[in-house]
Amino acid sequence: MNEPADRTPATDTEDGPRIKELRELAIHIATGAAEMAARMRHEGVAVAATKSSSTDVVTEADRATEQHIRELISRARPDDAILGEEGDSVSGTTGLTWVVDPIDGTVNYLYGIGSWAVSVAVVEGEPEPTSWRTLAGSVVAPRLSEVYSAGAGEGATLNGRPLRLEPHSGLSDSLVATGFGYESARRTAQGRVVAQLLGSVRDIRRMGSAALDLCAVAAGRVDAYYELGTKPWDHAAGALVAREAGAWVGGLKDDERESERMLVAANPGISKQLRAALRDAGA
Ligand code: LIP
Repeated sequence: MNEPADRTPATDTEDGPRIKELRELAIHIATGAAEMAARMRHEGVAVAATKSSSTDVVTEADRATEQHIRELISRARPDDAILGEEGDSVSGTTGLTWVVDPIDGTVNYLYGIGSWAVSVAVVEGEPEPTSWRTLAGSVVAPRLSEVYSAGAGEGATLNGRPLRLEPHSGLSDSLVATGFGYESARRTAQGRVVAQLLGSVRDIRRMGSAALDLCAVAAGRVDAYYELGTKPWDHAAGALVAREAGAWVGGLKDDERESERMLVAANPGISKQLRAALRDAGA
């Protein structure tokens, strides 16, 4: 099974403590931010603006929660860089970048659907998914009472319980999650791909948050997830959780890293079959 390059070898002695510390900080920050976003949802949700299309909304809570996350990061690690969905990038001097999505699944948040999460990851190198090394990450879904986390070479957990994928090999009995973009032309194209794929899998799930879809792969709740058009902050933490649970994570080709072009996370037993089916479907 050939993995794209990010699958870091087991942590060597001096990397381990650093990764553990960063993982604990990611969990702490994501948990605090999730409580804040849940409280704000309870008090009522307000759309602040729209972004790439009229359906791509940002709420007051997205902005306030990201501001809170940035303050926590700057206090704990003032020299690190920050890449967040809702604010300007902050440069740093340590070579580490925190990649932040304050509310992944904003439309679910808006509609009062519980599948939304705060996603916080820290990466090393260029803050670009096709070249960065993800060191640690956490995805916290307060309405689901779920705290996912992972450290490079340290494994993945859900509420402290280790996650490890069971073997699975048949695409035809695989449950596959996917997502659709905010632009109608893109959704139409994604609709054609999923229509063709449907006959080759058990069923499709559209849960509305890339971060939680990736964690669902890690937890074995779906056998795979794929999506075209996800942003770095949508998948930074969830991809590490899936990878550390034993999933294959990357693009459509064997040696391709996950990117906006395509993100695939799958049980290793079906990753080749799924990517071939996606290519046949014109993905
Ligand atoms: C969402 C992603 C989801 C995708 C949505 C949206 P957001 O991110 O998590 O996978 O299908 O279109 O991009 O906008 O809620 O942070």
